[in-house]
Order: sequence, then C-alpha cells, then structure tokens
Amino acid sequence: MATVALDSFVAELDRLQADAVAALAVAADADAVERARVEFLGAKSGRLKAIQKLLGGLAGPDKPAGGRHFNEAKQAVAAALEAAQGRVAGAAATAEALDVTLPGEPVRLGHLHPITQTIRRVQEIMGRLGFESVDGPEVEDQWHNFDALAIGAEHPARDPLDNFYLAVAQGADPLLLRSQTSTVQIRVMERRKPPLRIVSLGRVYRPDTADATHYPMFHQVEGLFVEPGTTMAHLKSVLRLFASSFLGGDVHVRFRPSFFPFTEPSVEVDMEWGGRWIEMGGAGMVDPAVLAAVGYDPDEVSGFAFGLGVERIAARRYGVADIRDFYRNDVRFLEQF
Ligand code: FA5
Repeated sequence: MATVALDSFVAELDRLQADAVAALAVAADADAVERARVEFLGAKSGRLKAIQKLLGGLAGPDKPAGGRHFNEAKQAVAAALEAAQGRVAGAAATAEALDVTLPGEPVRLGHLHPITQTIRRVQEIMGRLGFESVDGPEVEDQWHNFDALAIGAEHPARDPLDNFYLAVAQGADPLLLRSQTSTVQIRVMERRKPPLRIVSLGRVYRPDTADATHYPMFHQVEGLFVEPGTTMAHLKSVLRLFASSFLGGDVHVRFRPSFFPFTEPSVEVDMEWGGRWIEMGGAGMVDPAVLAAVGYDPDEVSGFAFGLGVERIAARRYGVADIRDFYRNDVRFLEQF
C-alpha cells in the first residue's frame, strides 16, 4: 500500500468534515439529509469509508494520531447528521400541524343536560300558553314553604325527617332547602296583583330514598293561574294541552281526587306510560285561605296551581326507565339526548 503522510491524511479528514457539516446544515428535508448521509457515512462507498482505507498507509508511529483524528471527524459528522435529522423531522411535524388543506376532524361538541333541555322546553310550551317564567330561592323560610301554603304547625310535611333544615343561629327562624316549588306561588302573589299566569322551574330537596322514580334532589315545574272566573276546567285544559305538546298528542292524562292543604279541590295528575299510570304531580284550585293570606280577595278572583316532577316527565318523554340515570353522569347515557 502507498504510504500516506499524516498531514495530508488529516487535511483530507478536515475537508470531509467541513463538507459534511455544510451539506447537512442546508439539507432542507429528510431526502436531502439521507443523501448527505450516504455520501459521507455510507458503509460501502461513503467518503469517510474511503479515508478509512488510507489509515493503513500511515507510518507506524503516525497511526495512533491518525486513528484519533479519524474518530473525531466521524463523531463530528455523526452529530451533524443527528442534528439535521431532528431538524427536518420537527419541520415536517410543524408543516403537518399547519397544513390548512388537510380535511377537518370531527370535534365532539357538548350539549345541554336532558333535564336542562326539558326545563327549557317546558318554559317554551308554557310561554306559548301565556305563562311567564319566574324564579324563586332554593333556601326558604317556614312562611313560604309551609305557613302561607296552609301547612299547619303540626303538619307532618314539616317533619325534620322529611326536610333538609339548615343550621341557623339559636333563636333565628328556621331555614330549609325548599321541598316544593309552591313557595314561588306565594312569593309572586305577595308582590303582584292578579291576573297572574306564571310558571317556575327549579330544584327542590327531600330526604327521599333514591329509586326509579325518586331522587333526593329533583326539579318541579310549578304553574299558577289567577284571574276572575278561573275553574277546574281551565286547570284540566292547560295540563292536557301541556301534556300533549310536551309528550305527544296521544298521551292520556288522568286526574285523581287528592288532598293538598293549599288547594281545594285537589287532584293528583297521572299520565299513562306503557299501559301503566305514573304520578306526575299534584294540582288544584288555590284555596281561598291562601289567596286571602297574600291579600287577594277570594270573592273576586280564583286560581289554579299545579306542580309536576320534571325528572318524571323527562323520563316519560325520553323513555328513560330510571330517573337516577339522569344523575349518574355517564357520558354514554347523556350523549343520547
Ligand atoms: C307537591 O310537591 C305539591 N307542591 C304539588 C302541587 C302544586 C299541588 C300546586 C297542588 C298545587 P308532591 O309532593 O306530590 O306535590 O310532588 C309533586 C311531584 O313531584 C310528584 O308527583 C312527583 O312527580 C315529583 N316528586 C316528588 N318527590 C320526588 C322525588 N323524591 N324525586 C323525583 N320526583 C319527585
């Protein structure tokens, strides 16, 4: 083998290293980087391989220095290659992220909870019947939840076991989470004069054991209609109209005699579902004593009121067999609405 001078061997390596670093620095994409790799580091005919063959021509004492230079150049080219590969991969990913010509991907949109949808639908239907939507507080005093509704001091509906009373300072009036939306009837009548057509939807709380038709927190829709000459026929017509708008024209509504301290006469409102009757709410003519308690003249005006369970009418509308499903937060269930 021809002898090779160490100086020219090192100069050859320096040239290769400079060429490789320059070529890799300007390589614009993965193909260009690969071409540079083959040219400089290719295992068969790469330029580094060619220089490696010259190592054998160095004089014996020059061989260690030649080997060290060779390895340094090889490592420098390998590092430049790695940097170039990283650079073009990053650029490709960015280009991909910014490619506005790619087709869009579907985004899963959220939507309103079925109970919220039900509340809005009820408000819309009742609005078309002339009922204005109003709100009332969820924390109530005894007057609005019981007294003004003619629920006497000894009435079992006040039992602490049937209500969520709040801790209040000793001597202060007891407060509770309202157990019915009938509280809003009183709040509205205290403020306004007849004629009145209002509807109020909101949460109510009772320590009931949860089952397919009960939950400790649920919603009611309360309706109140007060004007001269109101009769039970108006009540029945409005509830039938509401039921057929909300549930479909073929729903059967049944009125069963019942008792509420604040309505006289009183009825339970049942709706037919799959061959069975389900209790949806209570209703009746506002008791004259209640009208008098808020300053109305019962000889001049009469009114009707009703309170329906929102979860139950929603279950009936959507064919849900168990109202607990509304509150399990299982997205597979909620997605269906
Ligand atoms: C009342 O709450 C009366 N305030 C209704 C009323 C209003 C009568 C105006 C007269 C005039 P009741 O306790 O029956 O009535 O409840 C009414 C409806 O709320 C029930 O028919 C049922 O649909 C629903 N409901 C009652 N308890 C629960 C519960 N734990 N979970 C889900 N829904 C319930």
